[in-house]
Formats: sequence, structure tokens, C-alpha cells
Amino acid sequence: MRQIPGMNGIVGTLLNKLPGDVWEVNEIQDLKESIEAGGLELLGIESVAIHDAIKAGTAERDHYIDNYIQTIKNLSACDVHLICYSFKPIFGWAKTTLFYENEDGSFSLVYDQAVVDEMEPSEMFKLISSQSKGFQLSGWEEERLNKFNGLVEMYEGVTEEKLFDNLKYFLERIIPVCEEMDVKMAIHPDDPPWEIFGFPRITKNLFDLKRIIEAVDSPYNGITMCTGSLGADPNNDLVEIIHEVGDRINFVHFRNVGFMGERKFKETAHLSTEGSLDMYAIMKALVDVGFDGVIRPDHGRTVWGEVARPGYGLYDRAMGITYMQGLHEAIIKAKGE
Ligand SMILES: [Mn+2]
Repeated sequence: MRQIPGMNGIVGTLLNKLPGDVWEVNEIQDLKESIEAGGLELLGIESVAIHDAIKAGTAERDHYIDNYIQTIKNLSACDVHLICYSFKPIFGWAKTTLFYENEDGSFSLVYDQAVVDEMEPSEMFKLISSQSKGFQLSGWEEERLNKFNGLVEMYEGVTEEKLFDNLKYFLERIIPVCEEMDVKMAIHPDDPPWEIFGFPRITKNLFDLKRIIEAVDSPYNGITMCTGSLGADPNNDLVEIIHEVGDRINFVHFRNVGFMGERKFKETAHLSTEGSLDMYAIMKALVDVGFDGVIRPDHGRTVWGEVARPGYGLYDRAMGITYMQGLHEAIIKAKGE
């Protein structure tokens, strides 16, 4: 990664941590040192997962929020100042095909609502794991399927309003600590940005994002602008969203999607002409609102025969970051800054 031009850091995670675990200082320090040994900086964590008790608002939530607060303090002690997280019950991201072959022989992830409509939620686990090719796919682990029925029970009666209240409760407890520790939070939008299997989703659009940042009005309570997640819904105007919530964008995921039909899309190469989003307009909006935080290329295709976790190949994301930097340089120079 260090050989990609202009790369100075990465966002990382501790893969062995379960939601609710405290991240110990020595573990974070080991991660940090392994990255620094490669000539890069650890610029943030993606993600520190939220325990279901916090999302569902059960009696144990305070215990897990205490753990989360300890993790925030430990990250700060290691000079890490950005946490990406999501607040989605049961299903984080969802796709129906992990290796859709494009005309050029590359592979993309595809989401098709028509396929999901024909399935039970538990079948979704089988569909995803049957295509994982042995890679760990966060949120779709075997152990989560085993707990699936318990999770469904846990979320019974958790409406959109209730889920939002539980997020607010969590934020009200952690954000004062974030302010003190200088650790910025960045909530990731829903992927896809609409309800699936009837579970509530509260990070789908501009309305949702505004409601979240207004719930606790602090620059430490911010969002991850994931263009591919929000952009999968053609009703989401990404330029408008960036202008509306610009000062609260703490992290950016830069990627494109291509619409294939009603609630059907694929993850394409980053270039505007390869998908349905105007990546130039998105980058320009980010520059216009003065975004100066961490940005990374997100997802992409599998190309050149690479054996990679679906959506996380190195090659296409390396091309993506180079494109990103080209857009950024051109926009900055055109502004005469
Ligand atoms: Mn993303």
C-alpha cells in the first residue's frame, strides 16, 4: 500500500475483537506499530462495532457503553482520533452476488432487491457465506447466524424511533468523552440505504443524517460520507447532502455504484463514467465545504485475477485512490488555491 502514490496512512481494525470488547492499549499499540513499520500512519479505526445490547436498548447496554468509553480512552492514549461505526440491527451491509462478472472479465458485488424479497433473513447468511471464498465477511460470520434467532428476538419491538432513541442515548454518554479525548465519531450509512427484512434503518438519507448530528450537537458526533452506500438510492442527492452536513463529515468513503434497475445496483470502478454517480461533483462538493479529514477509496471490483475479500481488492482500490487524487488536484488547482 505504501507504494501507491500519495498514500500516507490507513484506517485499520482489530479483527479478533467482538462487539462489546474493550480494546486494550497494548493491542492497539501492536496494530499501530505494524502499520508504522510499513511506513504508514494509523489514521483511524474502522470499525469499533457496537454491541447489540446498545442498539436494542436492553438492560446490559450501560455495561457495554462503559466498555466502549474505555476503548475510546485507550485509542486516544495511542494517538488515534477517528472511529467509524454503524448502528444497524442484525444486517450491516448486504449484497446478493459477490462475484458478478462484468463484460471486461472483472468482478463486482451486486445487490438486487428482487432476490432479497424471495428470501428469509437466515437464507441471506447462506447466500453470502456460500460466496465468501473463505474470506471473513464482517457481519456475516457463522457465529452470527448461530445467534440469529436470539438477535431477532432481541430486536422485537425496536422500531425506527426506538432505534434512534437508543443511538441518542449512546451518543449522549460517549460524546462528552470523545470531546475530552479528542476522538471523532463517524457513523456509517446503511448499505443499501433502505429497509430490508423489516428491520429498522436510521442512516439512509439526508433527513436521517441531520437528525443524528442534531441529536448531540458536537463536531465529535459526525458521519462517514460513504458515497456508494448513500448513492445506491437515486433519491439521495450526494452533493446536496455534502453541502447540508459538510461540517460534520468526519470520514469519507469514496466509491461509485451503477444502477441496474429498480433497487438493483453494482459496485463499479471509481471513475464517473463507469457508474451512475458524478464523482467529480462529489469531490468538488467536499472541497467546497472545506473537508480536510481522512478519505479513502471504498470497495471496487476484483481485477487481474486477484484473490481478495469481495469488494476489498487492492488493485482496483489502488486505481481508485489515484483517480481520487487526480480529481482533487485538478479541483484545487482550478480554484487557484
Ligand atoms: Mn462505506
